[in-house]
Amino acid sequence: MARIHFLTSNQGKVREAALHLEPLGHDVLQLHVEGIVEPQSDDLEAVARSKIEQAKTHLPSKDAWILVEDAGLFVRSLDGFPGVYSAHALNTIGCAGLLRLLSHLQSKDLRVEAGLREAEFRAVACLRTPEGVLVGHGRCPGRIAATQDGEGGFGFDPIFIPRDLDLAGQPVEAGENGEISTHGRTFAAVEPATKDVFSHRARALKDLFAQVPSER
Ligand code: ITT
Repeated sequence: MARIHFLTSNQGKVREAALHLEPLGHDVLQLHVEGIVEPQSDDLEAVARSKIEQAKTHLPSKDAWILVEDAGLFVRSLDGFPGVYSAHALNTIGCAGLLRLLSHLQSKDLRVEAGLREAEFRAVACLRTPEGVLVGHGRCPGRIAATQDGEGGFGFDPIFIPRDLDLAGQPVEAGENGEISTHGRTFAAVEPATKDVFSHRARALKDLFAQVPSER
């Protein structure tokens, strides 16, 4: 259907977008542009919209489709930190540092502990076509693992366990069991196709591409 130029420095994001969009008939190519400035904002959508505006002077062709996607990990007991500062937090304290920040949150009751470690990934995907800009949102509630687990994925994947889903694909309440589950494994410990079933990125892309007129 369309060739999509994904403006990102993160190859993990490109792999996941391709896994999600190629079965829908789209080609996904990574687009590198030097000098894109990420504005200081506590709003993921504002960041994504700013990046897509900056990209418009670097289009590979005048009718190119450009995708930008901004994500963050929001930890409830840290009042949403690292949130929009996730890239900086990953590059500084990393997964180990985030686990240390939560190390005092312990309970013998697994359900209580799951609640104390609640977190969610959020993503905003923005697509610029010659007709205008479309925006999609996705979230993935879950919890921060007690220890790092798995070698796959990227970023905070080794410490994030998504909440189970019901048969309709909706997240169940924290601590509840659903029909679809990673069985307590993190995103880094499951196959990419399994992450796609749960992930904020897949959900933002689904929301976004549902708005693309089907004749395109
Ligand atoms: P671009 O802005 O160039 O696209 P980035 O890696 O900075 O790449 P984000 O700003 O969207 O991407 O992500 C903020 C941080 O959150 C970054 O450190 C990512 O590694 C991490 N992150 C985003 N999505 C993630 C995911 O699905 N799993 C694990 N970590 C993720």
